Amino acid sequence: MGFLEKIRKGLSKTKQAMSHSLGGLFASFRGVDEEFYDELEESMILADIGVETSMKAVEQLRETVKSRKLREAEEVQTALREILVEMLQVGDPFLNLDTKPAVILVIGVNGVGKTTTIGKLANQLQAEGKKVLLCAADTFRAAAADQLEIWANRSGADTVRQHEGADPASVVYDAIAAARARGSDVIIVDTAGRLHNKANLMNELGKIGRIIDRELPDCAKDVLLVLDATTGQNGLIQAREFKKIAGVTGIVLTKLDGTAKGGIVIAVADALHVPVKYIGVGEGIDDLMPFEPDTFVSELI
Ligand SMILES: Nc1nc2c(ncn2[C@@H]2O[C@H](COP(=O)(O)OP(=O)(O)O)[C@@H](O)[C@H]2O)c(=O)[nH]1
Ligand SMILES: [Mg+2]
Repeated sequence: MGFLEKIRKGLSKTKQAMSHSLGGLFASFRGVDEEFYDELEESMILADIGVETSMKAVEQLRETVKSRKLREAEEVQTALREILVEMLQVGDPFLNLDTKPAVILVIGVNGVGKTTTIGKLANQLQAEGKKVLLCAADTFRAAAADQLEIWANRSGADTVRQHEGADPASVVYDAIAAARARGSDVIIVDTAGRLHNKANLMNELGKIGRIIDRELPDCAKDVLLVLDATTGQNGLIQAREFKKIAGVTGIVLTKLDGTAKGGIVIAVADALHVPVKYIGVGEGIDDLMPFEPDTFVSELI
């Protein structure tokens, strides 16, 4: 399946929902009046773009329509697309892999899709010829490391693990040593996301961060926050908490295939000012796509 087809399939539920509202809005377009703006705002909120972001986008659209003297449905639609794309362009969309090894720390609450995303990402990087090492720093359950190993086997990546309950930072320490010995290009660190125990989580992530800074002082580093798109605005609340705890450099939004509320992508980028770097559109190994604001918005509207 091609890139566009995959995005289409992943966004089909969102598209269906939005074409009812937004598509209908532009199809029955009778000019830009108050009713139009109200209905537009309403359908954006329904798609989980979020109240604040929807209001902001509609406000910007009003200004654009006025200053450019737009009248036709198509012109207004294009202007709306431009506004949403701009909201999504909030930083570097690519991973920073400039050093050998580079480190990608993957964080987020339980069940959002961290381990699955790591498996998919490892597969992509391995296919690009990079040597990937997966670090099982979610030591909370033994099954977590088993799951990571299964994914590693699928793509030919290496894994480093310890026993259940081990200190996550010490697994990271081992992984860095192994990466040096084996000449790995990228270390991807899986973590346990126990947000309900915030002090503990802060401690854990802080300690991991210090080990990385000490052992690999100038390494290229990404902190990817994984969010489940089906949790909607709740995900946004989690994201704010994690942003406070860790220096998040990118968002991965998973399970877009399972929701009609894909607009959450826009809400997250706009509210956090952190770029969405990848989207998950299924459970398979190929179901992770680099995020492209243009393609996403054109598919949505
Ligand atoms: N439909 C769908 N399911 C996903 C996606 N990403 C992860 N999952 C599923 O979400 C569940 C939890 O994933 P897991 O990686 O174990 O989450 P973790 O606890 O954050 O490590 C699993 O059943 C995955 O198959 C996605 O993009 N789409
Ligand atoms: Mg996991």
